[in-house]
Amino acid sequence: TALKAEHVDKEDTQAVANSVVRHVTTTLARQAANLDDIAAYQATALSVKDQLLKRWNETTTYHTKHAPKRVYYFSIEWLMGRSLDNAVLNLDMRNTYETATQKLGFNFEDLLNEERDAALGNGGLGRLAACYIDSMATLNLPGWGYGLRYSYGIFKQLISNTGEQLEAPDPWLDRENPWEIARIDVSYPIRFYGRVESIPNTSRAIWSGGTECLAVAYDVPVPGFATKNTANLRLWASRPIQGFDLNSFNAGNYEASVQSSSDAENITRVLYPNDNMYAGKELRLKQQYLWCSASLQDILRRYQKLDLSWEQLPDYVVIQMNDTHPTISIVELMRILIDEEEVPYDVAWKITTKVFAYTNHTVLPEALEKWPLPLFENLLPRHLQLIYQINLNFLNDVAKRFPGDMDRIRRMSIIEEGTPKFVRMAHLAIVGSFKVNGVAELHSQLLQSTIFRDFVEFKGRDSFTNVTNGITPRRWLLQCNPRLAQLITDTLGSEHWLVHLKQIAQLLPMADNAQFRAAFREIKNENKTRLAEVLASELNIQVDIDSVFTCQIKRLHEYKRQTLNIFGVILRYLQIKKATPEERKKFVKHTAIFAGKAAPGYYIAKLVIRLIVNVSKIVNNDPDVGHLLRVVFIPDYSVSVAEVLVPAADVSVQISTAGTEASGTSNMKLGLNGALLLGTVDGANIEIAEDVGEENAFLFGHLAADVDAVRYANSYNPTPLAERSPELAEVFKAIEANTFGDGHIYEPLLKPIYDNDYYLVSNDFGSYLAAERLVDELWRDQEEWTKKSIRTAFSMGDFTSDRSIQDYADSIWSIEPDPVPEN
Ligand code: 26W
Repeated sequence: TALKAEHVDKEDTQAVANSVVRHVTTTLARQAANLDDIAAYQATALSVKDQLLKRWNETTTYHTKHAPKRVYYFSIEWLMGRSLDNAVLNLDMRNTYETATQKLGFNFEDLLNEERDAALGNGGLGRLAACYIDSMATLNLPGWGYGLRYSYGIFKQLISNTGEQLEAPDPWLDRENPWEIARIDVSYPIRFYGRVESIPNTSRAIWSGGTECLAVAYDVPVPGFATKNTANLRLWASRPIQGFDLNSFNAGNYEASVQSSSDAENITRVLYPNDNMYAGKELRLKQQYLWCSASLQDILRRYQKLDLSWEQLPDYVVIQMNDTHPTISIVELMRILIDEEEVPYDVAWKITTKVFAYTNHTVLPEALEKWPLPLFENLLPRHLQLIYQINLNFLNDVAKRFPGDMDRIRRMSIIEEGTPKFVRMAHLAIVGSFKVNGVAELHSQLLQSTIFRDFVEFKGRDSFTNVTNGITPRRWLLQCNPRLAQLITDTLGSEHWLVHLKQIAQLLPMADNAQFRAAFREIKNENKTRLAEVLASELNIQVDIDSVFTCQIKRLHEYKRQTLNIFGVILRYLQIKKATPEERKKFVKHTAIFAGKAAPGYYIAKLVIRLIVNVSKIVNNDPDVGHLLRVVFIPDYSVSVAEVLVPAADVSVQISTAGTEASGTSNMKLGLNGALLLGTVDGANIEIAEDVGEENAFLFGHLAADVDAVRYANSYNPTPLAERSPELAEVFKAIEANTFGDGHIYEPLLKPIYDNDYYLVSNDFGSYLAAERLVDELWRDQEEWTKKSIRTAFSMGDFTSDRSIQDYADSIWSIEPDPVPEN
């Protein structure tokens, strides 16, 4: 479809204003006069939803009739953020809505800010799913997302007076959610526990008893950009099955029956707040099974309307598993085919292994899911039987290929031996999938050479591939940085770059155009000013927009090394303190910005937050420092907070220990908005640096290939910290001397770095400081800085989620665009 700049029509504006007013008086039952911003937002959102539903219906009707092969993206997290601004932009109706709401006496920006984030995710994995469904819709690919409708999203992060993270619930549905449609008629029964009876002389079994609940569908329409196609995100909520099972009511069991109904509602009550840390909680496995079983029942019901044989299922259905969280769906499909549809075991397995593909997002051992076998067997007894059968056949095949290699069989087994035994979900995911992919080149290489090596040798290289992550340029440029988007559109003379991001490379020569540089810098400064105003009003911190804004915005984790960053800040502070007034004039002004949540049970990550906050209190109030240094920890990081930070950043801080960050995606968001990369040779940083040119980035630190040797030396042959890094030793001394409050508090954070430094903080500190010096040097030359910033932004064309999704469609899903015909 041709893109055209939105034409704001008087009649359209009136029609939109009328529809908003109609929702005020009817849906909301309020008076149009005397309306507050909340109600005005809700009415506006409902009016936009009407538009979305029209397109959603057209898409669904068309696809139902046309029956293309579809992709189903299974993700336990969907970090969608706000919808209103994104929806009106994608519908090409932003100006119309802005004008219409203005006519009704409202400021559109204020209405946008009334919306609560849909925060059904922790970090990278959940936001990736959100970017991917945006691209699936935009590319006209027939695809749906499936997930869970948690009553409580990721917790709200509060920071106490002592700098500690406190967690409060996020009751995001309290004000009603205008973006969803409850489909009370679309619901499926889900069983837990119970017993299994095998049917003699068949592979079949009857699973009965235990408890049952319902999964009820809630649909969230997701509009594509500049297309009618609208994808569907179907989220499941658990509900009790009531009124049918008279047995539970007839024995004076009233209280117990009500109790079990609240158990059912508990299943989808809350998102687990762990990121990259497996916890092994039964309720989490219940969530996974409810989601997977309901989604499969839904997909198969749709397929059965086509009246085809089960063997043809893989020609119509492909399921992409976002990490191992949905792996139980492999077994659930087997169970449904074998036990309910009476498909022979071998046929069922052939079908199943053509339907699933698996994306891995981490090599960290503590993040790999493995369920204690007794827990698993109790909750899903029939599934465990099927897993035993799958494993037996699989290990037989391995034994045939590698006769006598018992160690290999032990390593590859889906069941880990021990007391207790465990079910290894990644192994099951690989065995049940036709393709496995990592999320950046280095990560995919590491998967194949380390944790999945045996599987590459067994299944062959072709079963493994890479699809580098991407981000949607609609939300992460057009929406969050409208002035830069406008500059790009004006200079290119069209909006096509928004769906063909590669085209922004045509603007690379503008780096050498002084006038363009001035315009580009002016936009960055305006974005910095906007952030500075928020920091002043919300946190009472004054920042200097002429300082370099460094941004590290991501979950708190030892491997991400917010430590390196804050230790570097402390060293800078000590240097400023030591300097004479004359020397102080030579410092480059810095504003170090941090944001991110720590898992509630992750003690060390929380301690890092505490250190950052307490350093900020001392530094920001020290008259010796003046404007030279500010430290900011922004509480309650979210998608909508990111939309303010990303366009204002000068430096993108991406400093994970090499080999630990699978990809990273904030590196892409920040780069696309012109922040220079200060990063390790890790994840997608490598591909970004390659594309922007290493001369435009600041890379440092040990390489992935060397990390093991350094780790080994750190723990078996430790040298004193002062030898590994005299600067870091100085920083630790200052912390221990109570410079930032009681130094003892931080002992659990510092001690592991003294002792064995698993994440190489001390080993990389020196080269980190050297990279920072280069940052400072470049900052002194604003023209050169802006050149590199422009080159960075306009070299990011490959990191759009449109490219990622096209890669998936071509190399894994084998699906084609299927645009809804015009009228
Ligand atoms: C079972 C506990 C658990 C929960 C979440 C384990 C692992 C996860 C996620 C897979 C962690 C995650 O979000 N990983 C991130 O995925 C992003 C999208 O691919 C990558 O950009 C990040 O590098 C990776 O850390």
